[in-house]
Amino acid sequence: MPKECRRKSSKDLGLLGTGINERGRSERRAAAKSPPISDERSWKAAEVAPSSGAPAVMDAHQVPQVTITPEEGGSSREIQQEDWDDVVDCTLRRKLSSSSISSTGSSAVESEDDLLSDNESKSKGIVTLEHLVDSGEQNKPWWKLKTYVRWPLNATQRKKLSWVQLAGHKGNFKAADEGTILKKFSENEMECFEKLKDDTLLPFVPAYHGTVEKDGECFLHMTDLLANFSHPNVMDCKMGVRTYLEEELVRARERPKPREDLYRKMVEVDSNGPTPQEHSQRAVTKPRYMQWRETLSSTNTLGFRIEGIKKHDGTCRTDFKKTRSKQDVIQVFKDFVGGNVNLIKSYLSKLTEIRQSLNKSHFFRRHEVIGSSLLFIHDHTGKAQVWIIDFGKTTALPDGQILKHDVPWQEGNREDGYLWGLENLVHTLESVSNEDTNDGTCCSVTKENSQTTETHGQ
Ligand code: I3P
Repeated sequence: MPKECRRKSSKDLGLLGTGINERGRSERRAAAKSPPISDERSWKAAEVAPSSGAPAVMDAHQVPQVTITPEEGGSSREIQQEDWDDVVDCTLRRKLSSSSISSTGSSAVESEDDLLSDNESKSKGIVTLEHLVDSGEQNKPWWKLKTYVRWPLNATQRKKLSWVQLAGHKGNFKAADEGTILKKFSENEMECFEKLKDDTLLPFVPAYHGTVEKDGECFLHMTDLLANFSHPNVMDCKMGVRTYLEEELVRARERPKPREDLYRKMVEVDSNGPTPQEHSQRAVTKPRYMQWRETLSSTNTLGFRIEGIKKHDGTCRTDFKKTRSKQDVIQVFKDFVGGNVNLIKSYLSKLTEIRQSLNKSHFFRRHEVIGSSLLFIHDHTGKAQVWIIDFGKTTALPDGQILKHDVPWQEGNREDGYLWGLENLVHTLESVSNEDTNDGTCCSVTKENSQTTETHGQ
């Protein structure tokens, strides 16, 4: 890797001078209470969905909550001025970012509060979708689609890719040779790609071509997963029962940082979401927000959640915050494939291959996989593919430790519930497939069906 990349990455990641590096993280973890990883009881506690098809419910009652708690003596913790400065700063930056959305869709939404809430954690996958703004009754909400694009685009290509509302976080994506893209450098993600070169998961992750320095910034050079599709339909499913790292939780406890922007996002969806104290502070911590998101969606109940969908006709949806039940998810999948059960079968076969590879993967055993997504892509030709993307928050375990990925998470065991989620995802798609009719379509996607998911969406 170019020396410049390493130096810049540290700066970009906000790690310079903070002492927060991989070693620092390990120390934090060691400081956190750490029940033995992969112990026998965890195995026995595993409640992987039985082959009957009914997803088991992962025990979530032990999820540690993080709120801004009163100090001893009962009074509310006063939010330090610097914390509020952060809030204001963050809010301002976010406002600026929204106003910077241009025809290229670029924005500068960056957060520097929690550990890894920086450019490193901002490493998104090949395509991710993000809620932008609510913009009124009709055409609302509108979304930006963060995607790797082939670049530069001529007028015809632009038209062809008119659904692409480009690039998420400012400067995260850059032009690259045909069929490839550049993603803003993340040391964590780079290390994952390097390790994946020798792993059984290699066929299921974007091909990685090394680091590149462009315009004074460093990027990961990788294959554009959409390149071989014509007008693709894309769905992003975030995997696992947990979407934040244990160290984020530890840090939030040590020094809770109130986030007004997250409070506002919470209230937008559910005015009863925040506690009275959070209401009075008009802020929540990030892990608290993330936990709330997990509980509201199918992350906790199924071990995965739908983040966003872009369809070939240009429509994008990321209003799945309340898509929680298996039935809700089934409706979304039916809509995604336009009732074509053959696509569901293709996806099932890809998921089976992925599951087999995960079971053999040395990398998977040795990493806490947080915030990673499965990216479903198909087009009108019937071609369908599933990719494993987003390794910005995938973290190596200390030497000698491994994860099961299908046992309940308890703070300290670092389990992520990835395999449990995959199992439930497979069962969900099987349910769609079982509704197959003789003419090769699963129950038609009626307007009513679409509305069902909308009703359950935010
Ligand atoms: C965001 C989502 C992202 C998270 C982001 C959240 O919430 O959970 O995964 O980024 O944190 O705001 P939502 O989906 O409701 O918009 P990371 O995964 O990178 O932590 P952020 O606001 O600190 O960027």
